Amino acid sequence: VDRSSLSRGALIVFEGLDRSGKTSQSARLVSFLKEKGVPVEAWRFPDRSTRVGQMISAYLANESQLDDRTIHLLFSANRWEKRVQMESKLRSGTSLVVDRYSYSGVAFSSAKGLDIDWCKAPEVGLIAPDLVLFLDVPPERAAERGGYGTERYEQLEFQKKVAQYYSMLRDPTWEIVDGCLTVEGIEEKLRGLVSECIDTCQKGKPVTNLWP
Ligand code: FDM
Repeated sequence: VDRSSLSRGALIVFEGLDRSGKTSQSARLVSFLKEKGVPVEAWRFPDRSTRVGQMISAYLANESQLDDRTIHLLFSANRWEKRVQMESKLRSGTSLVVDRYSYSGVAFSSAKGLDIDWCKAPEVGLIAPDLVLFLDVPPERAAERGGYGTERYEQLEFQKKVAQYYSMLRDPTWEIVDGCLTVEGIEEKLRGLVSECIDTCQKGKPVTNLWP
């Protein structure tokens, strides 16, 4: 019996607009799982620690200008440079909770006017998430929450467009969670969804690639 395929970790992705609560909910989820003894790591994209990530970070801070397609491909490259490590973590039984992934990549770039299929193409072959937790908050509500920062994209009109593209990307791996519930209410729902997903992966659900 090939034990390795029997106990793989789950790839769990958080998506949603800026200020939808992804970062705090993913942190709460990871500490909950760790307390339960589940092997898990918190990841995020963009991963600003790599050289590609530093180029992305400078772009987001408006410290550098890049052509729309160029920055799109850098975001994608930033996921590709982590793919091997991602797969080995999953296969060794570690679950990954990832703050943003390919859906952010496609939604944000298409919201600028790039063709959606063109945007999806470089993501083909990355690992498909087992579960996408979409924290659903209307753009107007998100904008009211403590205000946006000064990074590129943190503007209401742009976020409205991103929301439209996100809705075109929904697939059966997505769970839409009402991001306007209380922090504890959201947390409770997420815990249930995630426990079920981790179980299915442990039982040998195969690792697949984008797009499903
Ligand atoms: N973003 C994020 C993209 O435009 N493409 C991507 O592939 C990813 C992962 O970068 F505005 C955007 C979304 C957001 C910005 O994200 C930085 P964080 O979560 O605020 O670091």
